[in-house]
Order: sequence, then C-alpha cells, then structure tokens
Amino acid sequence: QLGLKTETLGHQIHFFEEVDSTQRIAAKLAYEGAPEGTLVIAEEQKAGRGRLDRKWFSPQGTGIWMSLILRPPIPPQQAPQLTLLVAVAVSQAIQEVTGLVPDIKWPNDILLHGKKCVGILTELQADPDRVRSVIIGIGINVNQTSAQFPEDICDIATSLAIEKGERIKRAPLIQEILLQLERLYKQYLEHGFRPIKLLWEGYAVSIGKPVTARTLGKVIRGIARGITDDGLLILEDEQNQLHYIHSADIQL
Ligand code: BT5
Repeated sequence: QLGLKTETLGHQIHFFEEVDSTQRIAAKLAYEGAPEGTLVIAEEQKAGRGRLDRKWFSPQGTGIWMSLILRPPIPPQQAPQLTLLVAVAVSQAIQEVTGLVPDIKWPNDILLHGKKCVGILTELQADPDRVRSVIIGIGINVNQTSAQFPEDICDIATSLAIEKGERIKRAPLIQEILLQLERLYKQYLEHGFRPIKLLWEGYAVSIGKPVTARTLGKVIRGIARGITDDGLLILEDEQNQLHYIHSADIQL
C-alpha cells in the first residue's frame, strides 16, 4: 500500500493503529530473528521515546513514527555512523519531496529554520565484537499545526507542513526515505563511512560553531571541528584540547 521501490528495506511491514512505541516492538521482532529491512509503523504512539528516557510526542495521524531493523556486519563501536547515515537519508528525502532544505544537528536532530522536525533514535543489540541488529527509530512531524504541539516543545518543534505552508502526503515521503536509506546503506557497506561523512558535513549546522556538549557525567564547551571516521563529534576546548563526544546533547 506504500508502493515501495526498495529491494529489501520495508519488505516486511508491521502496521499498527496505536502502539506504545514502534521501537519496543521492532526490538522484540529483531530479538526473535526478524530479517533486515523489517519495518514497524504506527499511526500513533502512546509512549514514543527519545534518548535517555525522554518522551517523543507522537499524536495520531499527523506524523511518521517508524522503526527499521538493520543487521550490518560491523563492530558495535561503528554503530554511531548509522545514526548519521539515517540523518542524511531522511534529510535528502525531505529535500526531494518538499523542496525544504534541512539542517542536521549532531547527532540525531533534523531542523528546519532552527526547529526540530525529526528525531532519530538508534538502539543496538550487540555482542562485544559484532552488531546483531540495529533498531533505527525515525520520528517526523509531518502535518501538525503549531497549535497542536504541547506547551513544553512548541518553541523548539516544527512540522514539514508548518514550514512548507501546505499539507504533505506521508506515503511518498516514507517511500523516498526508504529508497535513500537503502542507497546510502549499500554505499556504506561497500565503501565505508567516508562518502556518508562528506554528505553529512554538507547538512551539518554545528561545524565551526561554539557548542556545549552535555554528556552523562560532564559538560564540555568548545568549537565543533567535525566528526571522526567512527561518527564521534570532535570538540576543541579553549586550551586547544580535543574531545571526542559519543552521544551527547549539544547546544548551538
Ligand atoms: C530523539 O530523542 O529525538 C529521538 C526521537 C525518536 C522518535 C522515534 S518515533 C519512532 C520510534 N519509536 C519511538 O518510541 N521512538 C522512535 P531526543 O534527542 O532525546 O529528543 C527528545 C526531545 O525532543 C524531548 O525531550 C522533547 O524536548 C523533544 N520532542 C519530543 N517530541 C517531539 C516532537 N514530536 N517534535 C520535536 N521535538 C520533540
């Protein structure tokens, strides 16, 4: 019903009207052996989540709430690369379908005019030396109006429809995301992260700017200098010391 043009991604789709979180369902399916490319989509999430147990607002019928299972043959420390790969694929798809040009804020936010319209959550099932599966959660605000965002996020969140000034059909956007993802993922498996990294840097808003990184234990201030080949953010502090940030909240 989505009219997919992909070879493997999305060829098994589990569709739900209402779930707690597509991420939880996809993780369970992955654990039970679901093949690469399995996709879980819901019209509404009652307990959509972000990183560090934060909530992801996922109201009925206005967004794309989905989780995809990948099984890349990579060691766990390379998994952050996939978050960046997905951010590039979603940005390209948004640009292709709506003509809007998004910015990526490391590691996992896609912004339009400085406000967040997409969140990406990458979770791993892994042995010490090998990834068994990566569950990629993608949340996109598509057709919400400003008034439909709850008070605590209305200043920081936006939707494609708000920025475009018209409603956007969701199915063609899902198609395009999976198509771009499949293309980049193939390229990644054949040629590694470097080509993806270049594309990512083209969309990144943080590079060369002062950034405050809040990791679990500490706060580091510095200028964002780029990302490493593993997908970590490089921050240079006032003493010209370099810090490599794995997955933190950054403030521009
Ligand atoms: C993220 O977390 O941005 C990852 C969001 C991933 C959501 C998808 S939807 C499908 C799949 N199933 C799930 O249960 N999750 C995934 P983080 O960087 O931690 O950002 C969370 C923060 O974004 C919250 O604390 C709010 O401030 C803000 N936020 C919540 N809902 C939002 C929304 N709809 N639009 C914009 N910002 C939002």
